Amino acid sequence: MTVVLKLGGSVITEKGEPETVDDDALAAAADAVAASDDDLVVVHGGGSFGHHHAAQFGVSTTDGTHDVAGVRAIHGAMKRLNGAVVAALTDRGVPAVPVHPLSAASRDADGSLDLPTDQVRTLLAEEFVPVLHGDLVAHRGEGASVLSGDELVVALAPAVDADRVGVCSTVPGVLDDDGAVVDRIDSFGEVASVLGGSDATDVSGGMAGKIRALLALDSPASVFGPDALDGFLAGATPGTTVVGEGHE
Ligand code: IP8
Repeated sequence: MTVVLKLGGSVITEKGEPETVDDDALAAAADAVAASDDDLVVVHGGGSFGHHHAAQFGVSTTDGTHDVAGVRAIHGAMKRLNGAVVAALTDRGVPAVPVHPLSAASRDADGSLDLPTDQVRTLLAEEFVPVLHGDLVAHRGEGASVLSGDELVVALAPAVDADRVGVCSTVPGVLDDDGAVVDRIDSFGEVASVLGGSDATDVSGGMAGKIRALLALDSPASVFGPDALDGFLAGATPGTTVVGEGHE
């Protein structure tokens, strides 16, 4: 079974404190990953590493920068967080290998992403666990813009022929107006009113951006909270299941 798992940046970092890992949360997530028998590709978001610097330099997935200091600050912060994630996994015997998207990916002027994935497929086939992260990406006409972990999930899942996709967020799923978890989402229109906008320090579009991205997937995706990570990796479908158009 091949699984693409995204660990939200807000899950593994203290989102209000610049460049601060939430050690307990990262340890719990790494324990869950270490207990899995699946072929895993791990993607993590930016949390207080990427988003803090991206907001400072005015960079989002659509608005880039030519400021090389900004590029180095944002990418450098994401590499530090990636190092912490890889170290936590390594400590638990997971054969984790860092993969930095800025070194390989690019965006066209229309925003479309070109993400080479042969290296990820080969790492998986060789029984490594590739660990990618939200990053910056070279963006024609914009300099460098943010590449969100959700975009990586959407690009990677078909490339590795994922059987399951999981997005571990700080909330237990998409919540309706009464605070209850929505079981299943088939189209953005169904949930647009409850998703609202993104939060101020999330330059990738928050939950709304996440759901839009997951609806584009061929395979169903689960959005769930940290408490459900063990269950998801054991085969359950906790939280909200996002099923793109054309799927039952
Ligand atoms: O947290 C964003 O990744 P995300 C990465 O998955 C940066 O949206 C550089 C802000």
